[in-house]
Amino acid sequence: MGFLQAAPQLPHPYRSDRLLHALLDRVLPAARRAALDADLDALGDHALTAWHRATAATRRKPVLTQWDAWGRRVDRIELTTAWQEGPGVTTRHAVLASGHEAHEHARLEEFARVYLYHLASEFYTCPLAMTDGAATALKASGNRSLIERALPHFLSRDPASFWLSGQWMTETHGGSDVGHTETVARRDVDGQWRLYGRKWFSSAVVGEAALALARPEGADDGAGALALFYVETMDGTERKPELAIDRLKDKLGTHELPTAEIHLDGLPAWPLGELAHGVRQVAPMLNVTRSWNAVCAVASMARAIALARDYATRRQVFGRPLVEHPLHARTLADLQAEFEGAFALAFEVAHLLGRVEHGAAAPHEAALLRLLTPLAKLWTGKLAVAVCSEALECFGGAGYIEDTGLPQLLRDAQVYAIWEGTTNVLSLDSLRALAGDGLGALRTAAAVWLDGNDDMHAAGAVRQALDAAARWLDRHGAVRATQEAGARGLALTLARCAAAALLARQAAWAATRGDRRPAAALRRFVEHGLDRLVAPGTDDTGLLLG
Ligand code: MFK
Repeated sequence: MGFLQAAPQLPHPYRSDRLLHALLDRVLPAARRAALDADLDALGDHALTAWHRATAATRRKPVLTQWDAWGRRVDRIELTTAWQEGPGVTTRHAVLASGHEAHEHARLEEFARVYLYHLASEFYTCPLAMTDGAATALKASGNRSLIERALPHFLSRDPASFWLSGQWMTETHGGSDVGHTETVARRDVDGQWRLYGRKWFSSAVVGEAALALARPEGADDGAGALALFYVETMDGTERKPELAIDRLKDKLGTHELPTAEIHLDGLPAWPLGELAHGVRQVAPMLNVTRSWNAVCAVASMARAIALARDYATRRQVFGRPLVEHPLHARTLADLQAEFEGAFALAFEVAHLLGRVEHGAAAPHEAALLRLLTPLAKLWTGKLAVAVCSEALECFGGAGYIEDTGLPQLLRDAQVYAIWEGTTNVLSLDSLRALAGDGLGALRTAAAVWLDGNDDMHAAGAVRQALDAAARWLDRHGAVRATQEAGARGLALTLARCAAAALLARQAAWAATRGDRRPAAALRRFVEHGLDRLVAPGTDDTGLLLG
């Protein structure tokens, strides 16, 4: 046998994660930090075991069986092993329950768990995100009977009583413009609301509950007339007959996730609140799932970079390890700097969410959270694709070969930029947040984050890019079409400014402990540029598409 290349090895996902350790050490009170450590270490063990298992196995997809041998409709879905383990792992580590504990760090502790669990879960985190979002939307609705009925299940620490919830919004008209929702809510003779319609992208159809948008019979057209309903899918161990699974989607990635097309034929439903303004009522859910999206995108980047960095020490080319080649080392360092910025922003959103929910935030921070949530989602979603693509290239041809497990990272990463709102939909959502005092809140926060860091060049670059964004808004804000055409450039600029200022805060803290790596990440990140503003160019756009 000739030469055999050593395969990349995954370092322990928790113990080797310098960024996660530093973040938790900086932010958490010592007792909370110590209490969390064993659980995160165990989740890291689980992630490592899952990685070894996945590299040794042939990947499987869920299988839908609609009819049994005797002609009875069963709509049974066989799940992958990681999905079967999902309720046990989730409840053992209190992944969701920890986020709803009554203290300001609850969300940060939850998302640290999400970050470690995500890839091991094979995107079981998708319905977990929606369950977390449903719990949050139910709390916001103030509907006592639904809260008492569903929350003990959604936040259970016991797999026997744990329920998953879906988020049934998207129909054949599309997922962005939900105003065309065709699902109708009708009251039966007993006064029970029932849903009739078709949902087109149901990512948690194996769940026990869902929040669904529907139009009460006789209501006006348009989004404002939609209502938000709570439904349950099971009668004991049987799926309710008013819910049929038409088929599973054949997707580019997230193959283990059984995304389904479904029909509702009179499924009993309960309104969360008023029988209108369902989009407003579902918004707390969207903001939570978008935070999950950002943290999970960062988890994919962490995995891709960890494998590429390990491989660079094992792979010898032209007489030395890849990592000793200056251009390869530079490529890895560039990835690392972008990843550190994305990590800082995603986890700031997580921490802020908990602080705002528990009344521990400063006055400007609610507006800050409203702005940073879409920014983090859209920027990390795009970046995950770029980082995973570059990381695959670090393996040469091996990165393109299925059974290395590497192509899956790229395929799966593509979803972060799509679900829960595409990059453009999220850019437009950031305009909603900027219509309030989002920019003022970001400027106030950036000044606080930059305080204490002695990298004057970085601080100057952040201020300059924020000034440029403010001028851009002054110049283009008056005409809606012009503002929309440049919204993505504006959003990316603000996301990069926030990330750079957050890196500066982390670098200042690390410097007091003799760690110069975060300062290097800040310098490199700023070197990549913060300003992504574009001239809206609406006239040229028309010509180019003519
Ligand atoms: C592993 C990670 C896991 C991640 C989970 C994956 C789940 C995957 C499954 C899916 O993808 S489910 C489908 C997800 N679909 C979306 O995310 C929808 C994307 N489309 C949008 O976000 C649109 O912008 C939106 C549907 C919200 C637009 O609807 P409208 O009706 O045109 O919005 P409008 O009229 O601007 O807003 C209605 C109200 O909601 C307004 O409040 P008011 O009624 O008080 O004026 C808005 O301010 C409010 N609103 C909208 N977005 C908000 C919000 N409020 C707070 N936060 C937001 N983000």
